[in-house]
Amino acid sequence: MVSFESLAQSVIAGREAQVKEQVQEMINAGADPLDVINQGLIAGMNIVGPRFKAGDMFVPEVLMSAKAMSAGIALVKPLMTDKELPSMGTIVLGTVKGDLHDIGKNLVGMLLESGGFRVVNLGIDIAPEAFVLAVKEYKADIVAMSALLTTTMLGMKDTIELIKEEGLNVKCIIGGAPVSKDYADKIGADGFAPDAASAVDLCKQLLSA
Ligand code: B1M
Repeated sequence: MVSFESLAQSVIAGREAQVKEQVQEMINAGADPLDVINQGLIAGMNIVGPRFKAGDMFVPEVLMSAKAMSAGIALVKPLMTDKELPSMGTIVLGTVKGDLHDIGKNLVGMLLESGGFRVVNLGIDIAPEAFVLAVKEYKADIVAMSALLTTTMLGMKDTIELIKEEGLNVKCIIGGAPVSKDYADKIGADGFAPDAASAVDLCKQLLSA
């Protein structure tokens, strides 16, 4: 059987077809689906995140790795019950109202998933009311908002205000090019992450606190 180390390397290299082949081979050989995920697929992405943060890998490469990992997970997921699927917590993710940028947000989503979180990606142009509905429906632990325009950043403040008004017990984090730690503090967010890998660290930190 192909080794977990070799599967992790295929994820790092973003070789989707090879990842699928290797995962299928492991399934056929009777490997535990959870080991395939944790020791192969996620182990690979755990190398990608820090490399990206350090500037040793770039956005297109990270996207290829994340896509390869997701293709592998899609093969093993049907073999597992919901209880077996690892989850560090549920995160509702979206780009705020009026904003159509989603490349960075999707990257954040992929790294969060590979970090073991269940991610509900609402998409773009998400109104505060839609975030609130999703928090209730999915019993989210964290709301993660992205904005790329100075004009739409205000949507983050509106969303946090509505969440507080509704009395929801959920952490709110923000990110995106025009957003800063100062802005996060100003609008009462629980955290700010400058990049996708930091968003994973931040979510882990918030949920372990
Ligand atoms: Co737009 N755009 N755009 N655009 N666009 C910017 C953002 C802009 C800086 C370009 C410029 O003028 N130099 C500018 C914003 C200026 C401002 O407000 N400060 C701008 C503008 C003005 C506009 C339009 C208004 C243009 C027009 O129509 N006149 C328009 C607005 C549409 C709208 O949203 N309503 C518009 C449209 C578009 C396209 C549709 C053409 C396209 C988006 C396609 C898509 O996303 N599917 C687009 C693009 C591609 C860009 C640039 C070129 C690239 C953005 C990107 O994807 N970067 C951008 C200029 C630039 O940044 N160089 C620009 C790569 C991505 C990986 O980085 O999204 O920053 P980023 O994500 C990072 C971090 O920010 C962080 O993690 C990621 C990396 O690890 N991060 C988070 C992001 N979200 C996070 C959430 C977190 C944590 C971290 O926690 C929740």
